[in-house]
Amino acid sequence: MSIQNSTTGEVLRSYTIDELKQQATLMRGYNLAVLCAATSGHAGGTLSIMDIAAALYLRVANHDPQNPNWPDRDRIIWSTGHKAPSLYLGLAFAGFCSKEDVALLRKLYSPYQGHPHWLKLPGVEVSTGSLGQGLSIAVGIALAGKLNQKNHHVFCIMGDGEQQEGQIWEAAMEAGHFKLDNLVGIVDRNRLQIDGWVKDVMNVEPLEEKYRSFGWEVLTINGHDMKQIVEVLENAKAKAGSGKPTVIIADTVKGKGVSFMEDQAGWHGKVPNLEELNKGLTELGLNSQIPVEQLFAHAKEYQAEVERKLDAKMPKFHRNYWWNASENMKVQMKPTRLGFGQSLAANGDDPRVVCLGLDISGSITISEFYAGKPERKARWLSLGIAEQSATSAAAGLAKEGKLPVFGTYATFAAARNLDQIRTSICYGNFNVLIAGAHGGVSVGPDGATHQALEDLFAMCGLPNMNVVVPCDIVETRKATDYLLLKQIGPKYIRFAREATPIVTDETTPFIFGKANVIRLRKEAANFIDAFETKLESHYRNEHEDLTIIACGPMVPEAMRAAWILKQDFGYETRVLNLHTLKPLDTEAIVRAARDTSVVLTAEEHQIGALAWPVASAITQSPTLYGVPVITGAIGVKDRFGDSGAPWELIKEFEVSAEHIAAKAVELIGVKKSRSGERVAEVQVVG
Ligand SMILES: Cc1ncc(C[n+]2csc(CCOP(=O)(O)OP(=O)(O)O)c2C)c(N)n1
Repeated sequence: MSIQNSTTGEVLRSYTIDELKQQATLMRGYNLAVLCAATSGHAGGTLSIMDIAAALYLRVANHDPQNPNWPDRDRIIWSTGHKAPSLYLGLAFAGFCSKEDVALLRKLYSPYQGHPHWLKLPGVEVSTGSLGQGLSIAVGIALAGKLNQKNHHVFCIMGDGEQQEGQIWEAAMEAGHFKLDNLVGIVDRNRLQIDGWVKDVMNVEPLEEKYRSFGWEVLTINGHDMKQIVEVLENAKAKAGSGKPTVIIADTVKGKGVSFMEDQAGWHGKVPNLEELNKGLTELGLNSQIPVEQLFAHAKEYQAEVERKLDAKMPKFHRNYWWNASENMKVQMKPTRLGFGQSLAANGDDPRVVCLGLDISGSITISEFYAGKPERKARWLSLGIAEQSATSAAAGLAKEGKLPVFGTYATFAAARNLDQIRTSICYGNFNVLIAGAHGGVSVGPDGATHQALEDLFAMCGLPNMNVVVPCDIVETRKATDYLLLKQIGPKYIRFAREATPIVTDETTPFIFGKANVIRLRKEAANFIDAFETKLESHYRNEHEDLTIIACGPMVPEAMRAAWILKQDFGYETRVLNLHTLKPLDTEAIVRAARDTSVVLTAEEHQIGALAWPVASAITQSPTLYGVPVITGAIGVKDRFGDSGAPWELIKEFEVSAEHIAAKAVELIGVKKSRSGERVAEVQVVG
């Protein structure tokens, strides 16, 4: 039946098998073009699922583009959220949205988020991106369908690597138990995941037998044979009343249709450049059929508007203090995560060290542990996309005297597995180092599901846990060195994805649990040389106008804010680099509050992981009873992240040096007005 008018029941468009094949090829072409325009995304998996996407959206699923919330529609759940462009193109080709608009993929404020968000785009059923959750959502929707005595179907698209998530099997059990014959699972079995072949990373086979044993009807097909796809999907729908959920295991090729992408793990999270796009379109036989220039122009125009909006929102000062915008104060930038890998490479010979792979090893640099060192391979334990089990396995390894390290995107390393961290690791007080990579909004275009903004609440709230948030690549290496080999007990290190300014060097002190004071001395050719850094306990009060307490990549932003405040307003700032959030250097905080009486915190996190412990240190200090301290907090304001370029998000989420400086001026204004002094103002337009 497919695309129809939900009021009259009239079928609006029906595609033959040949037409579906053509549409799938066109969708592949658009996919390459929009990925190229976005400059990030996932080429491999979007291409392997495209034939199935075309069949579902254009022929098999009953839905109405004019009435996306029609209660009787079939639901399509994309558990593999990273394949969002295939979902968007399915919707666009079915008429839910314009094909041209899909070129806004991964841009700030765009409905076409890096991972699908149902509140932003009609036709998207649920928000996904954290693997392994979709089948459970589909079970819930199928159960609701049964309760409501509806006849619609629920399709759930999953990856084969994704089958490693334990939650999939909880949902599979539930679907069998509840006899959900209105549920159709689809596994895109392209045999690859990020770290390589699924069979090597963590074998999931035999999938057919596994699903069968959970009470499912199992069908294996060639996921690129349109006739088979349509037949099997339509039969699955016709089987309502069988008392069994159906799973379709679709054998596919990652990167299907573009020879140089096919079966290549490296194309998982990569997109074509212009040359590769043209080559890909030629191979698909689509040279003139995709309006590439029009799509690019649309993306460019939208982007220009985003930049205008962002610029209007930014606090303005007398000159442009942005990174490397001046002739002097130059910084070098490198991703903090590289420091983590450097430390593992350097310290990995210790036979107690074992590193656990969670299928995101290159990007978070944990793979540096074994890179070029085959003798360490036995201590590299690939556990697949299974964060919860890996967390408890790490506890087991630590129990037997090993020093386990695991890491992934901070939200999957510290939130998805929170109870396992709490009970298996922290309660038992085990020596496990957890790396929360890609923390904060600066993760960029992947969007909200991949931007950890709450992880530090949980990690700092756990008894026995030690928490470090280093400020740059150098401090990340030092912190990892220390945590890995010297600190006993559970430990969490959080770092960022994007290249951020290097503001420390070999001589900069790093003592776990002890804050550093950073003071701007005078402008210099290099940003790093303009500042003096000392251990806070060695610092003598200089009666600064305020203190900015920061951690992680907000330290460089706080330093830049100190520069703005000095140049534009003549204010002196004490920057406290509070790299260790737990245990907290309470003395440094209290001294800063007493000496400067204005304390502003800056964190790339929901406000509170840093702000509330600092506030608590101040309010609980007897030496500050009755002493007026003016406080403020910079951070994410109780909202989810968004897709966008990393530095755009720093602006949008108001965690730039400019925002810190503007807030500082406001707070110093309060202090001065209390003492009757003249007050400066910042122009904040927006
Ligand atoms: C819970 C969770 N852990 C890790 C990731 C990061 N990640 C995104 S895609 C991916 C690999 C998925 O492999 P597979 O399911 O086989 O998909 P495909 O190869 O078809 O793209 C991983 C690990 C994630 N999105 N969610």
